[in-house]
Amino acid sequence: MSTPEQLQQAFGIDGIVRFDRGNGGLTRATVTLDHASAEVYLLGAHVTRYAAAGREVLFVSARSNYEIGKPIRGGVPICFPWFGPRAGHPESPMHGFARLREFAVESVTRKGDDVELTLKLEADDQTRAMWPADFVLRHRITIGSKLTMALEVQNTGGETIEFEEALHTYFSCDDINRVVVSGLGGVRYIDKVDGLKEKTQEPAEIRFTGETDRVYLATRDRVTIENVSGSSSVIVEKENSNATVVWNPWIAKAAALPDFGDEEWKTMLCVETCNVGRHAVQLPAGGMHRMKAIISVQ
Ligand code: TA6
Repeated sequence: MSTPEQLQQAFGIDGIVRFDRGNGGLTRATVTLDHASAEVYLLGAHVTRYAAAGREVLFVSARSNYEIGKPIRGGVPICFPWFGPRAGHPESPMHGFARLREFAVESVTRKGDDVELTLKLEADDQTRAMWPADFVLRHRITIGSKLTMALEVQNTGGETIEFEEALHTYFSCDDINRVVVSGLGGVRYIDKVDGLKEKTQEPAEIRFTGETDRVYLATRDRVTIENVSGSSSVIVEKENSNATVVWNPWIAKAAALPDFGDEEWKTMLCVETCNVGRHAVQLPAGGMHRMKAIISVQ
């Protein structure tokens, strides 16, 4: 893996894109534009900061680990090639291995006023030992007045592969008790805090009054997160994603997470762009699948 100095030499853009060592000595890229800024760790191709329109959009726990082999708590963890615990494989890491591995930098390019970073993880002996597939996973991150994240899976093997994927985005908010999530009214969901019962989202707007962990099904709709800070809202649009997860750990679960502050549940929520469960992706040999999340501040 290249050093930050080698990456700066090869991909740095003076005053705009800088590679250095961040928390835990891990390699990160910092993007600074007039209209937006961001931070991306090569570990997990993990967006840990995005700010636009004068506010920080993402939440990262003050108690997060920053260590190869451990996920960063917050920002946008990539869940791949499975979501949650892996059925029949108690030894497998939660949410797959992508967020535990350092990605390589493939390119850094200017796109008009924006910057696009492409980070890549290729199948190797370690991944094949857990998941016998040949693939290239790219995370194309475009920093600008919107944050666009495109997760591209290329099947470089000879067989069809099936995988789950999620951009498990943690949003910051001033007070979860004031947040309202709209756009999922009438959508069926699996309630993971009520025996995986399947329900219909009624009323149209989601408010938080306790641990919330829901997988919304067969939905390609945009979601609006209102009152994240003052009166500002965040819009989450998506492409090629058929499911949306909404999560807040609330009090007990927050206290049980070692890399999450006991009070931090009050100032975050996850709205996750994904293909999980019955919406897992079947990708034929030689095929490519691109799921996209587009995040903007209103
Ligand atoms: O997306 C919600 C969820 O699946 C929750 O059930 C909770 O486990 C959360 O992800 C965080 O998972 P993690 O492995 O990052 O602690």
